[in-house]
Amino acid sequence: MFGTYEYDDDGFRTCSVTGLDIHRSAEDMVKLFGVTAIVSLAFGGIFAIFVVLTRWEVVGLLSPGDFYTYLSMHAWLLLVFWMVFMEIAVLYVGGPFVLGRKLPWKRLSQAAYALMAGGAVTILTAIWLTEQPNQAPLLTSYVPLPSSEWFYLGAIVFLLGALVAALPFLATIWKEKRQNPHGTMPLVAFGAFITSIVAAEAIVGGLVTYIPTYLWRIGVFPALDAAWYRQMYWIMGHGTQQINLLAMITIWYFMTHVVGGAEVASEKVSRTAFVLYLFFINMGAAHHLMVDPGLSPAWKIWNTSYAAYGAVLASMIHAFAIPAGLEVGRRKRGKGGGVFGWLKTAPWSDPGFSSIVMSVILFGFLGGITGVMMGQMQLNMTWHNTLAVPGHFHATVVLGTTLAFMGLSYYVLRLVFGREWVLKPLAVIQPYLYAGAMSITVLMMMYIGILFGVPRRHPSVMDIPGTDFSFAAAKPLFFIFGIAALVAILGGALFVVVAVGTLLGGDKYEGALPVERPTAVADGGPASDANGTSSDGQSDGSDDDEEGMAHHMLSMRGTFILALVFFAVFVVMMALNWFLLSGLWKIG
Ligand code: HEM
Ligand SMILES: [Cu+2]
Repeated sequence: MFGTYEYDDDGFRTCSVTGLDIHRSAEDMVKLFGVTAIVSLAFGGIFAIFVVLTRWEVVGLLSPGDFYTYLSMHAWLLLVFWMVFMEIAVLYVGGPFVLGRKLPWKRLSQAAYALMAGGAVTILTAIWLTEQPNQAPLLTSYVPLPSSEWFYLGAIVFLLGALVAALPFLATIWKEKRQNPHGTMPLVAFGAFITSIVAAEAIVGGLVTYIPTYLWRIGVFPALDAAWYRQMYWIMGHGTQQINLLAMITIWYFMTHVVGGAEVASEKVSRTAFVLYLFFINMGAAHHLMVDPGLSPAWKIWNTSYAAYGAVLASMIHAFAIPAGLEVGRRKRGKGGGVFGWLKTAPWSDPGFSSIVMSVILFGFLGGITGVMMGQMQLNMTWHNTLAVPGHFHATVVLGTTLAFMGLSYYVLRLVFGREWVLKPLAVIQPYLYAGAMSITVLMMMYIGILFGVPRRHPSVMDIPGTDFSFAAAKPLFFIFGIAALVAILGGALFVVVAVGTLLGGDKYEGALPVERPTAVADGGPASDANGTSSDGQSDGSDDDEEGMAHHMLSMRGTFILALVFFAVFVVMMALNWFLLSGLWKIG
């Protein structure tokens, strides 16, 4: 499908850029899942236009009835189909590609794809045709709100499909381990493996939620406990966000290495961080139940303000390890120069690189910090159910995951489909346009939510019907929000245009190295990179182990400064939010 590469008799080929041995079976499925993901992104983006133009009161596009239908389509197309189809592709890259193996059970993988696609179409059709007494499900389909029975059925089929799609990946890991019991798995494969475990947990949670809900909807069960539903639902609802997070981080490691020349600063530390996720991340799900009456404050605070920090720690370790790996790797190649030379000389005009770096930074500053804050029970009271909540999660799933997936996709187009990007100048600016406009959008959503208390999921934007409440004071911010959001959608559309254009009309990719590697110095690498700023003098290419700890630390000094900036912002944001909370009620 759309590919330009040829395979040897065993179905393998060697990638000229990454050096990976790639088998056709895995490559075919990566293409299929990847293209489906991009189609979902395109449609989800179209629905974003309607959602934005309704929330922007100047336009007020949709009626309340339609708003929820469009918002549900937006949510399922993007947060579920764009993400999950891409994640299966990421598993097949992280497993068979990285380990140089065939994809076992290709037929099963195809069947899984059919289940997922069938489930997706069923879900979208059910949402689109929603009629009273059914309601558009939004992302959460909380009972006792009834949605079409086809919606729940579609969700079950989709989840089953995703579970089955992970099996060939797990079989790859199993075979690798059988053949190579004492070898260590490459970090990217290890990350993909942890991702798959978290995914399996989330999917099983989803089935435990949706099967009884379906039975309730068709009348087998007279009622479902709403509190039970919420707790069960969020095993999947939160769990899938952890899949997004883990897949994103795995891509960070993969792409900074392939495009930026990064190395893993410490394998042990990075692996430990992945394992921390495995133990602690699911407890974070409790942050969705922060105002639920049936649960004790002790339970909520234990889960969200203690246990969840085990996972926050893991994220911070990765957020340090990625730039550190980039810094160490680039300095070794003579791309250092002062404190930030390794950043200045980085390939910023390569959309595969720029989207990944912005994903790291924006996920951390905008998504991560706000997530920790709103996950605290006290601060949650100022965020809960306001527009600030979608502000936060667009910072994670859009600025973080979506940008990372876009970055990976640019290289899937080159290295898997074998095609050079069309409209290159547009491809170069696309990540900046998308990330820049989306950053403004999420900041506006957060301000509007926290400072004015404007609710989320509400088509009537300036008031709360039935009360005297007016949100008119938020109008100027809504104006900035509306413009920025439309520009962001344009940025997303550019990505789709470049991707589809490349698939249909891109030239054969000739495989120039995006960054010169020690093993590949002989054949030159791109000339523009080779005479960047001067070396900082520590880069003789020798092994770090002999150079001692102090040297190693020195080679990460730029990252260390960046980390200090991050912590400073963290502290200021925390203090600010507590200050705002203290202003809510005047005591005494
Ligand atoms: C330029 C891109 C995008 C813009 C401008 C945008 C804008 C919005 C807006 C304004 C809302 C409505 C908030 C409300 O009324 O409560 C929303 C909801 C949502 N968006 Fe996006 N969005 C974009 C991309 C994405 C992406 C890429 C994802 C997922 C990866 C996503 C996932 C969601 C979800 C899950 C909801 C909430 C649905 C619910 O409340 O059940 N969005 N978006
Ligand atoms: Cu969550």
